[in-house]
Amino acid sequence: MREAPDHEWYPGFLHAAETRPALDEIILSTPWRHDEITLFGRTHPVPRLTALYGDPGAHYSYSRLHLEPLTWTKRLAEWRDRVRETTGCRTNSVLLNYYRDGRDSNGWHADDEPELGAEPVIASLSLGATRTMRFRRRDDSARRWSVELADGDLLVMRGDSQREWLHTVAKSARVSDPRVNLTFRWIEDTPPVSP
Ligand SMILES: O=C(O)CCC(=O)C(=O)O
Ligand SMILES: [Mn+2]
Repeated sequence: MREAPDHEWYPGFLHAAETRPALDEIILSTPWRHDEITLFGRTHPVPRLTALYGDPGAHYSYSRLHLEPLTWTKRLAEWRDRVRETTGCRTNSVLLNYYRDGRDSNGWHADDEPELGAEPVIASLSLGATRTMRFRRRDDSARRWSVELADGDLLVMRGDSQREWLHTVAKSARVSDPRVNLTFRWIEDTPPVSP
């Protein structure tokens, strides 16, 4: 077994009969954000669309963006409860990432913002096109691990997975179909940051 970040893997957590109609509905009805981030003094559009849902108080900041949670939809609250029952994760928010096709991506990063706590538990549910999630150790980038995230799969990252590893979903010329990934998280109640 290759060395891997601390994780649990629930392939086919949701079945296609549920994910297919849900994917279309989520893509159409979500008020997607298309933010810009500034890295090394240059401003770029985030290479995907995002939305944050959660309990009031679950504010999330990353890459100097401050997101206020939208109110849980019926479907997202139901999936949150099923994720909680299956994995035991506590979750008060979900960040949606919409990859319109293989040109959209998510660069190398860790989910290690202070409001996620010392050892974040992140339950990542994928809908739509299969994409590869790659990990590399922070202390030795030659030590790598990857996982194919297909429609309905659930991956839970826990323990030192954010402290010791970085992860990415790279562009893929082979992918033309959309994908939505939902990362259920626990965000400590922090005061909102004024824009
Ligand atoms: O799209 C994915 O599978 C990963 C998303 C992710 O890493 C994030 O939202 O922090
Ligand atoms: Mn992440």
